[in-house]
Amino acid sequence: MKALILNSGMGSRMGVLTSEHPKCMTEISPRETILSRQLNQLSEAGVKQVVITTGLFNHVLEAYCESLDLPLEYTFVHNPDYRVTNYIYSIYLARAALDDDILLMHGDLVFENEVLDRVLGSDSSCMTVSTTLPLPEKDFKAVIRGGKVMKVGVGFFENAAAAQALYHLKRDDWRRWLKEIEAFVDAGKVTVYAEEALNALDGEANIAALDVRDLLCAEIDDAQDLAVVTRRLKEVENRTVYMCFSTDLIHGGHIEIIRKARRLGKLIVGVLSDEAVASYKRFPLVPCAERMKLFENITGVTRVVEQKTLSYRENIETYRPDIVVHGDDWCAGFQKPVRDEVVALLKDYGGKLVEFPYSANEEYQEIQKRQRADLAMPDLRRGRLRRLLEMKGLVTVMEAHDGLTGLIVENTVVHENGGARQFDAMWLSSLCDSTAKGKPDIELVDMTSRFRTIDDIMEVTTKPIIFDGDTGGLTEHFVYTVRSLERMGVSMVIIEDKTGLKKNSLFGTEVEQTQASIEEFSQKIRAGKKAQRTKDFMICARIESLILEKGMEDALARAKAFTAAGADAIMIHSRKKDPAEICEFIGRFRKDDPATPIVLVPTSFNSVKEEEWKARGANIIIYANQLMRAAVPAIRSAAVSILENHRAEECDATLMPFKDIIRLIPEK
Ligand code: SPV
Ligand code: MG
Repeated sequence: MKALILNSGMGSRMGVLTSEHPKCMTEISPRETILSRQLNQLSEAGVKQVVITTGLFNHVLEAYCESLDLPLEYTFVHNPDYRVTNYIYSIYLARAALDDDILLMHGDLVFENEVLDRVLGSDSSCMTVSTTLPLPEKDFKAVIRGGKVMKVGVGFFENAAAAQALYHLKRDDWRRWLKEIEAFVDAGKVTVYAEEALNALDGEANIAALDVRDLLCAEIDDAQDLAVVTRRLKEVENRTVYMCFSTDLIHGGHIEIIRKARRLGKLIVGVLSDEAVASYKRFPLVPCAERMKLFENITGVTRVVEQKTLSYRENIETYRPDIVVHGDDWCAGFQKPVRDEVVALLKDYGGKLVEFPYSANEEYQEIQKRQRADLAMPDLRRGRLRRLLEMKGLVTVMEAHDGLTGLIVENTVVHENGGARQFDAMWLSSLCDSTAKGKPDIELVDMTSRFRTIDDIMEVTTKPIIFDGDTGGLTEHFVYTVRSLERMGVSMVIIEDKTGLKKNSLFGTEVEQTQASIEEFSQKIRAGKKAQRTKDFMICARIESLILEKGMEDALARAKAFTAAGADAIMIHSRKKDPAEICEFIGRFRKDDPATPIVLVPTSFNSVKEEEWKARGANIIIYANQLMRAAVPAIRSAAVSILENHRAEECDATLMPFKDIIRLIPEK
């Protein structure tokens, strides 16, 4: 692609403005001339070769182009007969340099970037027209038939639209026109517009009419035009463009979309808050404040602001951008409601949505995959629970007891109102880990085996893990467990204040269970905290007083003592359906201690929604056994059906299709 800029005209209607230099060097803002603007635009759009025809002041023009120091390769073609010929003759003189796709423009044309992007992006040859502007009396009009430009000239008023001499000409179409130009010149027709030669082709040059409507694309013929264009240019340059990013790694694809967006106006970048990113894709590796700094340092970004939610409402209402830019991938799928809201908000004040085609670049996807793999590394995984607590206030945790359930907790997402919900972390339940191995929940499955389960889950997931440490065993053993868990990248261990043979809490007082003394258990917490090596790891003290019917006062006294011993969180358990005693505990504990996280396992008291727990002051909600309890009846009924029917056909409808199960686990 070569650009051809026609600058051999005299510009005599500009008066004194063109007494010392050609018209294209007329200033249109304190920083630019018509020509410098065009050349900058071409360079930014990736055009490298520019052919410029010159006339009067040709040396001034050549020196000026070089002084702009742009990465452009110029070919200057001087038309010595500029006083007595029209640009048809200049093109003729330049013809040897024009063997390519051509971007043809008059040297007095000022257009906004979007116009150039659309012209360059056109798949076929095209010419800019405007169907919204009134037909100009003395300037070019194009006769359009079936979207095609048939004739261009000043005298056409039927089926015509205002037209500007800005063309993208594919090589073959250009050749046809150029051949006709040669014929005209050879016949001595050198004072007519080059478009006369085009008109002789009667549509054979295949030039589509590209309707730029109200976008700025105007020529400057006289001082009045100059005033109008200068004012419009100011408006264009003061336009604000808004774009939101959730990424924590900036790659070439982002830079490219930023480059395109800033060509539309002053670019405000919204950076999605950590909480919003975590809810919709994954935990951000780089916190919001840092991500904002990254964007602040990208050329062309005027301002960086936080976008707190997936919804653009707050920022659109605050900044009222003229344009919002997004990839067109949100036109369908879960982001569609967000898009719909943006469209409605923009419509309110006449803002515009610009959507660039989304291309899933494999290289960038690979980077993202690698980044995701980083999240699984022990050091990065371990600290994330604390950060999630700080960020969200309430963290939801789902039980996983093997690689497959780990994957389900990792990947299950529900979309609602343009937002997304997923579990924040995983619970390695002693009950489910034991049950999966066909063993009772009595600390019979040894630590080696339980670590093996952690390893299986960790291998295929990235979310933080809370480990059910039962009683923690002997203090002398617990300190080793803490170190091992920490090293593996587990975020928290929960130990319960029981001693002797532990049974599952949900048996309550139906079975013999002994609570450890406050002192004995506090000592275990202290030893565990002393053993840990990182600041991230958390030890949570689980209080069994309500389960063992020792009363609320005992539970509260223990909570206070265990926190004083160094527990990073308190879990209060109950096996009652009614959440009243849990609510009372939270209310009373929070009076003295607003900060220590409270953990709940609402298996029995399951009627309260997460939002209410959060409002009451709870911080971690563990769904301790639901995945396993969902699986057992399903597997058993398949076994029963096969036994009853002496074949598998009847149960097949209740099963996952075979083709799905073999693809359930993607290959790395
Ligand atoms: C577990 O899931 O193993 C627990 C929670 O410890 S509960 O079963 O409610 O005791
Ligand atoms: Mg347990």
